[in-house]
Amino acid sequence: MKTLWQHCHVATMAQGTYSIIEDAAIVTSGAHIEWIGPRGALPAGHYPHVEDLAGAWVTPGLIDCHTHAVFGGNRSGEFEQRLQGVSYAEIAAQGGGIASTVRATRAASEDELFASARKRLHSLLRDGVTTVEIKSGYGLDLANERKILRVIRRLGEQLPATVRSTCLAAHALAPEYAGRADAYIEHICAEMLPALAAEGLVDAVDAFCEYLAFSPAQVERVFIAAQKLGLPVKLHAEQLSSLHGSSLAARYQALSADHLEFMTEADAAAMATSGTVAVLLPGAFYFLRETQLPPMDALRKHGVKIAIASDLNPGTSPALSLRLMLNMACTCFRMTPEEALAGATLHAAKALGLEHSHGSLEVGKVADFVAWQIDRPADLAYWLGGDLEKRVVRHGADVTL
Ligand code: DI6
Ligand code: FE
Repeated sequence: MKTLWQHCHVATMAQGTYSIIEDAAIVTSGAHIEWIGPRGALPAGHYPHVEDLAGAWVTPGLIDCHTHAVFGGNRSGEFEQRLQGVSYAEIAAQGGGIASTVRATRAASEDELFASARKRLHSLLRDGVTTVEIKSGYGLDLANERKILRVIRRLGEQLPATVRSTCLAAHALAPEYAGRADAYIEHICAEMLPALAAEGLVDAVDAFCEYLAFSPAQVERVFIAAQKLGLPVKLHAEQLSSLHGSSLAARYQALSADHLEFMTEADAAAMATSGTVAVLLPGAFYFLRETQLPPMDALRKHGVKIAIASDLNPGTSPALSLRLMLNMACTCFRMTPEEALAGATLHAAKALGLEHSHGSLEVGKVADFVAWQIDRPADLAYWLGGDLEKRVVRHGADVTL
C-alpha cells in the first residue's frame, strides 16, 4: 500500500546530522520510503491513502544497539546492598553479581524469560524504539545460551520491532569452568558458536574484554571462531580498565566496541580506520557512579561514529528508556542533542551493520519512523524519560503501542 504522510517536519538524520526538512511529506510504499522532501515538491499524482501527522516532528525510529534484555530475576537487592556500602567485589564473592543472574536465568523456562523480557521491551518500544539488539550471556552453557537466543528470536517474531541477536557466551566464566578460562573459551569456539550459528540463532558475536572477564588473547580466539562462521564481531571493551580491546576489535573489523571509558587516543584512531562504531552506555556509567569519562575529544577528532544505547541489564544498567540515555549522554558526556540522536539512529544502525537499510529517513530505506508531538528535535534529549505523545510507524504501518 502507498501512503502519503504529511503535516510534519522531519529530522532525517542523513549523514548523522538533523538534516531538517520543514513542512515535509513522506511517501511510503509497503515497508519502504519511496519519496521524502518538502511538501511543495511532492510529485503530482493520486495518493489514495493520506495520513495527517498533526504538525509532528518526525525522526527515524530509535535503535537501541546494545541490550541484555533477556534474563531471570533482578538485582535490586544488590543495589540496596551497594548503597549501604557493600562493594561490587564483595557481592560477587558472596555469589551475587553476574553469577546470581546466571543462576536465575538457568532456572527460568523459555516462556518465563520471554514474558519478562517482553515487558522490558514494551517500555523501550513505547519510547520510540523500532530496532533493538539483544545479547545472550546469562546462560554460559550451550543449552542455556540456546534458550536465551531462542527467546530473542521469538521476541523478534512477536513484537513490532526489528530484533538482532548477539551471542555473548564469553560474558563471564561459566561456573563449571572455574579456574579453566581457556577451556571455556575453547568450548565456546569449538562447540557453542558452531551449533548456535547453524541453528540460525546468531547475527553477531560479542565478548567481555576485561581483567575480571576475558583477556585480549582469549577474545581474539572468539573473534577468529566467529569470522570462520561468517559472523561479524563486537566487543565490550575498556569499561573498567585499559586492555586495548577496542584496538583488537578494530583489527577484526568489529561492528562496534562498547563502553570505552578507559580507551586511549590510539584506540580511537584504530577504530576510525576500521569504521568500528563507538557505542557509549551512559546508563552503566551513571549506575556504577563511574567518574572516568569516555575520551569524547579523541573520538570526535578521529571521526569515530558514536552510538548511544541503554545496555539494559540487571547489574549495571536497569534502563528502560533510550531517550533517558540520550539525556544522560548530553549531561554526562557533553554530547549535543543532535549527536545523541544520531547515536540512537544512524550510528546505532551502523553498530548493527544495518546502516544501508535503517537509521535515517531516505529513499529506499525502511519506513521506520516516529512522529513526536514536540517543539524541536532537541526535546528528545531534553525530557528526563516520561511518555511523550507520538505515533510510531514500522515498515510503513502504524504500530503505536
Ligand atoms: N558490562 C556490563 O556492564 C554488564 N556486562 C558487561 O559486560 C554487566 C552485567 C551484569 O552485571 O549483569
Ligand atoms: Fe553490555
